[in-house]
Amino acid sequence: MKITEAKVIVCSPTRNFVTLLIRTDEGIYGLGDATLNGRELAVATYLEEYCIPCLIGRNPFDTEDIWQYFYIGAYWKRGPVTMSALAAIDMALWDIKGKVLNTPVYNLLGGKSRDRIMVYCHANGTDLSQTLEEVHQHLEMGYKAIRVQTGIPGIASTYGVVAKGEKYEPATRGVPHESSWSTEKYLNFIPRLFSAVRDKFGDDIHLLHDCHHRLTPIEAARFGKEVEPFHLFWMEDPVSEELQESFRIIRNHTTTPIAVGEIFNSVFDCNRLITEQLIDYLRMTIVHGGGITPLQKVAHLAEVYNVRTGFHGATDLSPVTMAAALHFNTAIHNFGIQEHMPHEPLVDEVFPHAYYFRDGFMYAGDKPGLGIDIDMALVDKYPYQRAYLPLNRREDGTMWNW
Ligand code: CS2
Ligand code: MG
Repeated sequence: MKITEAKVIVCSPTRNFVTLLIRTDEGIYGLGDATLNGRELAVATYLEEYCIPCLIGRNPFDTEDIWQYFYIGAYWKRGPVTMSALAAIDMALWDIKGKVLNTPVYNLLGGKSRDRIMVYCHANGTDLSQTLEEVHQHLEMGYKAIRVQTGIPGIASTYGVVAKGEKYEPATRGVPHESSWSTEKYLNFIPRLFSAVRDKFGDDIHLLHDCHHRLTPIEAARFGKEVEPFHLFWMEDPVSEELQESFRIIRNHTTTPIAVGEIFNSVFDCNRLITEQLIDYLRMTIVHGGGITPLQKVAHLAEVYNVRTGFHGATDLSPVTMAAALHFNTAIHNFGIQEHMPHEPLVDEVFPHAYYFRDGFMYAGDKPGLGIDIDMALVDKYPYQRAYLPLNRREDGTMWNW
């Protein structure tokens, strides 16, 4: 079997997505997600200019060698653009492999370790009462795990919070939106949020929170300590993750579990975090982590050190990544939880899929391959429009993590 064609499809049904379609000489094709929010065309160009010419003629079953060819062979290794492109190739090849063998990809990754995948949703509000109402609504939808974010008194806009009834979409068209930030106001308020949620809804629901890279290690240590009475499922991205050893400071002060990694793109971004057991959940997912092939190796390493997966699953990851993640989550032993931000109905129309949500869990479905497709008749109706992730400044104007 040989790869005969590969095509990059850039489309924007409510938001930008980059998809790689790889065709073979036996008429079977596979899909991979290459979406990197705010940098979409960089990945599209990398694939078109540097990867696709070297793919033609290869055997799509050779997933390991093809992965190494584009990883080691790139010379300029790693980075979000390179690894998102490589991930798309890898996902598409696993999709083809499953289709040819007429079996769901999870059967090629060890088979079913579980039938259903516990997911967490997002509940947020501009103030405490709206946030509590959102938590209630998501409990009614059947979720067992809820990420809770809220507006902070004295801060105009906070990460992860939108006006009532609006859908959360961080990327904005035009130039980057700038927000203002006060760690002090945030740290003084958030413990009250979780006290109120526990008072109203009790101890049984899993509560998660995303600090979104905005604290220093000692501030994160304070945060973790002060929310311990509310036993969070995790605090996410407590600090900017470049300095892995900074997590030792957080670990020394608090038992609140730590999740990190949605912006990681290789095992070398987290090898110390794993082997020193400085984290509890790894969020690096299939599209930005280089694909199924490397994520299997990272998850197996993490299993040895009691670290579980907690894949990123925001709406800026396409349904192709969600499909791949659900097959991976079905098979891997040390699965933790999967983020679930439902895509808009139009996105599901462009990317018809076998996976589904029911009563707080998701199911990969039993279609051969990844169980995902793309409606080529629709993609041309939604052309790409450049969009940027926001920027963030401290109240004194200093640039800070968004
Ligand atoms: C967030 C993401 O879902 C999350 O945990 O961190 O929504 C993140 O802000 C976006 O994926 C950035 O594109
Ligand atoms: Mg996050």
